[in-house]
Formats: sequence, structure tokens, C-alpha cells
Amino acid sequence: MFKIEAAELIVARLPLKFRFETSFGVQTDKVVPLLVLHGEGVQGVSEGTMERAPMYREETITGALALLRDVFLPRVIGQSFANPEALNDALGTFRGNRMARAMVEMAAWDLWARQLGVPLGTLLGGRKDHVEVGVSLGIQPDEAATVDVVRRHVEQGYRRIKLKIRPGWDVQPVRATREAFPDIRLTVDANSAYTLADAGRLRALDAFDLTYIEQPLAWDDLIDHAELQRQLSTPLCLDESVTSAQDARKGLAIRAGGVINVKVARVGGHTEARRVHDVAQAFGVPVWCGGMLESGIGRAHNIHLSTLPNFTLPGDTSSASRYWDTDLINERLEAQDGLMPVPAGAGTGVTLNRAFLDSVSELHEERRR
Ligand code: OSB
Ligand code: MG
Repeated sequence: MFKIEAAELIVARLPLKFRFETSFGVQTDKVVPLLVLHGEGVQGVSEGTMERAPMYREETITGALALLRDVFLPRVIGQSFANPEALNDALGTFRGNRMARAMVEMAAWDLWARQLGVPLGTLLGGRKDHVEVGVSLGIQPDEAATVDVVRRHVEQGYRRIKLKIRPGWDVQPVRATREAFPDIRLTVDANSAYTLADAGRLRALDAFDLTYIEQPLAWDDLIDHAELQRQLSTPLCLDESVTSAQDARKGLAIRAGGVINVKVARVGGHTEARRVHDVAQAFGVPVWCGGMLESGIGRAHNIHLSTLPNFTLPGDTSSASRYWDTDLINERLEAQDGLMPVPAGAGTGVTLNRAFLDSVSELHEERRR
């Protein structure tokens, strides 16, 4: 049993160390919404992965903050719950808005795990103390720059290289990378930039031994992905279009893909992420843990989730120092030879650097009953 007595809503902004270009635009900084839940002498912290504009999925920071203030936090503050699953059930009466719900659910898992004195991953059922990680590389100006940035990350030991692609910039970076590195585990991510009319162009990618092609078609589609999968030998990996275990079941039942990118916040939190993991496992489909350029708070949650057994492909939870000069947490989340140590200690095992956080916060408010 745990009780939620109060909450803090915080929005911070961090400059990114690199210019991150994807099929939906260029990102140079990161707005980080955080939620701290206060229980009886314990805290739980989570990070939202919605963005300012609804580009990746439909949720936004503005919308999430309003919902948290008006609906989700009043539903849980002052309440006691048997465990985080019970809190997830209470929020489950609300439709959609899974990233906003996930902020409450993930903070509750951290709080619960700290109250029990157990690492979050262990509580979720994971056993690993390191997880394999890859890296997601933005669109570069040309082939030479692509090969260059790939080389730097291969040398750092990342176990999978993912290249962002879009129509007009797909076969070129993949061919250049594959010629320079015949043996690396290579993937691409289109973030929904193609349609079935591009099937011919996507079929050309079959020549490069990619582990998967991530979310080529619409963010809310499964049917067209199944049609495209029939035309390709490379497995498709579903990201945007899986927001629940039910989506995962439907997508895998119609063979819309052969891999799932599990992002804990996209599916509404750890309870649902574990269900997606279990559904994929039942279908014999591997999963990996995606990222949304998280600060150390969200990154630590991702690392703990990745300790579950069917996370058999390297995740996007790369070293925090790739993204930021200074992180929002006191601990360092750094991969060595493509292996990210799972932070030790109770809960996520990481703690907010309050002094630094205050210096980069645009909003900080407390909510009580
Ligand atoms: O599609 O996986 C994606 C970042 C923002 C939004 C969507 C995606 C990504 C990434 C970056 O690929 C992964 C990371 O390094 O956190
Ligand atoms: Mg993706």
C-alpha cells in the first residue's frame, strides 16, 4: 500500500549537444516535463515524453499539464493504492492521453519501489544488471557526414546503429554506411514519412541486411504496415502505432511487423509496457526499448524496463553525456562497450539534481488536495 500526498509539476529545458534531424523536423533543445509524487516519506519521479508540438504522436506538453492538473492528479492525490497496477487501473477509466497518464503511473512505480527498497527493474520482473544499447542518429547533410557519425558511435561500442530516413534520403545513407561497415547491426527509422505508394523505394532497402525498418507508414496505421510487410523481407518494427498491448496483439496477429519498439510512456506506463512485452513474447517477437531524448529521469526508467527478458535487441537508451553537458540527475548514466549498467539502489536508483534543475526550470508548481 502506498499513499500519494502531494505532487510537483516541473518543466525544464535542456540544450541538446547535437542537432537532431528526423523526418518531422529539427530539434536543438529538449523541453522536459517532470512529475514528483510525494508519499509518506518517499518520493517517485517520472518524465513526460510528449513534446511542445504533436509531431511524433498527438499528445502535447500543454495538453498534458492541463490534464494532470485538472483530472489525473486530483484522481490520485490523497488516495492510497495497493500497488502501481491498482493506480493504473484507476487511471485506466480515462481514454487515450497515455503519455500524460504514464507520468503518474511511472512516478508511482518509482515511489512504490523506493518504499519497498527494491530496484524498479527487479520489481517489474527483470534480472539483468546491464542492458545492451544502440544509438539513434539524425539525418546528416550527406553520405560522408553519415559515415563519419556512424564511425564515431561504432568506435564507442554501440551495439546497433539506427539511421533516421525520409523520402529522398534513405537508400543513400544506408548504402554508404553498409559499404563502410559490412558487419554492424544496422536499422532505419522513418517516423511515418512514407505511404504504400513508396513500397518500391522501401523494397530497395532489403539489399542492406537491416535488422528492421522502423515505422515507415502512418503513425496510427497497422493495416498498411501488414501489406508492406508482405512485400519486404526485412522485418518492420512498430513504434508510433502501438500504444497498448491490444494494439500489439492486433498488429502482430495481422503480421504488421516482426519487432516492437516499446516506449514506456507511449503505451501509458510500466504496467502496459510489460503487457506489450508479454504479448510480443507470446508471438515470438523481440522487443527493444525506445527513447525520446530523455533526461536521466526518463532514461533510468527505460533502463529498468529493458531488464525484462524479451528485450533482446539493443535499446535507444544511449549514454546521457551524448545528449547533455549537464543532466537533471546526480548520477551518470554511461554505457561502456555498448552495455548500460542498471542504476543500483531502490526505485530508478537516480536522484534529481535540484540546484541544477531549478536553474533550468520554466515552471515549478505544487499540487495538494
Ligand atoms: O522514433 O524513436 C523515435 C526521438 C524522438 C522522437 C521519436 C524517436 C526518437 C529517437 C531518439 O529515435 C532516441 C533517443 O536517442 O532517445
Ligand atoms: Mg521510432
